[in-house]
Amino acid sequence: MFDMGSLPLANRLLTLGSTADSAYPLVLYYCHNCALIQLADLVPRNEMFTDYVYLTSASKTMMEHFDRYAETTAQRLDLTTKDIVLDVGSNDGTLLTAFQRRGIRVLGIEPARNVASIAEAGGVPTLTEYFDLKLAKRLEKVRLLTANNIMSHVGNLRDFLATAHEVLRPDGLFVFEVPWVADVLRNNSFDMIYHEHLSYFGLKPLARALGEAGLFLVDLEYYPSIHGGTLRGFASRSSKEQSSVVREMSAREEKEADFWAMKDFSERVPKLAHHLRDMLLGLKKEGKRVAGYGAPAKATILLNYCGIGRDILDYASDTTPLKQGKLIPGVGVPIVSPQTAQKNPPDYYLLLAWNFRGEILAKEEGFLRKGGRFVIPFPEPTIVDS
Ligand code: JHZ
Repeated sequence: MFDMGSLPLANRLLTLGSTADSAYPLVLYYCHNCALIQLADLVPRNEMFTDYVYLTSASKTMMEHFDRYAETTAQRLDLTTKDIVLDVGSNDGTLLTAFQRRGIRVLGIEPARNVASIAEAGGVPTLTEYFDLKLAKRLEKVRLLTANNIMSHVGNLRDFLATAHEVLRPDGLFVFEVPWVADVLRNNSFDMIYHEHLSYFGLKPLARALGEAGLFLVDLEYYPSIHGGTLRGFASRSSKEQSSVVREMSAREEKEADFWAMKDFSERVPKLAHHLRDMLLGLKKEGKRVAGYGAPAKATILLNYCGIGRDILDYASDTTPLKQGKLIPGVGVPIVSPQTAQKNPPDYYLLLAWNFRGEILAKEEGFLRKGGRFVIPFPEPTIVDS
C-alpha cells in the first residue's frame, strides 16, 4: 500500500563518529482477508529491543496516564494485596510502580536489559525475557495481565495472544493499549510507521486476533491525546458480554481504516512531506534558526522521509539522558539536553514529539512569549505562536 523506501531503525541512535548507520525497507501492506495493516519485512527483534532508549517516565503526561490506569483497573478488578499484576514490555516500571503504590504485587517482563535494570533499581521485579509460552509455564496465573504499546511490536501475534490466554486466570482480564490506526490515517502521522511497529491495529483485526486465541474483547476506552490516539482494550477468557463502546467504535472505524482510507493516506503523505520541508527551507531562507523539539522514535522517520537534516535543524532537544549526546540516525541531527537548548534557543522548534503538544506548549510558554514559534507537523504543517 505504501512504500516509504529504506529508512533507519527509529530508536537506533548513533554515537558520535559511528559509521553503522544502516537502513531497512519500510513498506506497509493491507491484508484483504483480515484488514490488518502491517509490515512484511521483519527486522530481527534482538536488533531493536535488546538495548532501548525510550523511557515511559520521560513525560508527565504518560506518568499521569499510567497512574490513572493503575487506579481504574485495580478498581475494576477489585485487586487486593493477594493479587499480582503481570506487565509485558514493562519498560522502566512506570505502570507497575503505580500498582505498587496501591499495595499490589507486580512482575514486569522487559527484554531490554538496560531499561529492565532501571525498573529493578526502582524496586520493580523484572524478568529480562520475551513473553512466550515457554516463559508462561514458569509464571503464576494472574487476574490482571497488561501490555501497553507492545502488541504492535510483536512479530508472532498468535503466539503472543496464546501466551496471554495461558497466563490469565479464567476470571482475569487482559488489558492493553495500542495506537489506533484510524487516528494515524486521519492525522496523516506517517511517522508512527517504523520497523518496530509491525501491526497497525483497527478494531476488526484486533478482535479477530484476540478471538482466535480464545480472548473476547469486552470493553474499550479511547484516549485521543495519548500517542496521537490510543485504544485501551479489555479482553476476557470467560465473559462474552460486550460493552456498547466496542460496537460504537467499530462502526466509527468502518470507513476510517479500510483499504481506501489507507490508499488516500499513501497519496497524501508524500505531498505533506514536501510541504513540511519547503516550509522549513522557507524559514531558513529568511535567516531563521530551527531546531527539533524531542527526539522520539517518530523523529527518525519524519526527518529521514522528509529529507530534513542538519542543513535545516541545528539540533533536537530531548529530556531523556540516554538519548543526549547521540545523533538521530540517517540525518545525523545531534540530540542535546533542554538545558543546552535553552542556552542557544532557535527561532522555531519543529515539534517532533507532537503527541505531547499540550504538555510542551504549556512548558514552553516563556519561549513563545519571547517570540519563539513551533512548527506542528500534523495533520498539516502549521505554525503556532503565543
Ligand atoms: P514519545 C514510543 O515512541 C516508543 P516515541 C514505542 N516504540 C511506541 O510504541 C510508541 O511510543 C507508541 C521527549 N520529550 O513518547 C521524551 C521531551 O524532550 O512520543 C521522549 O524522548 N520534552 C514504545 O519514541 C520523546 O520526547 C518533553 O517535554 O515516538 C517523546 O517520545 C516531553 C513531553 C517529551 O515516543
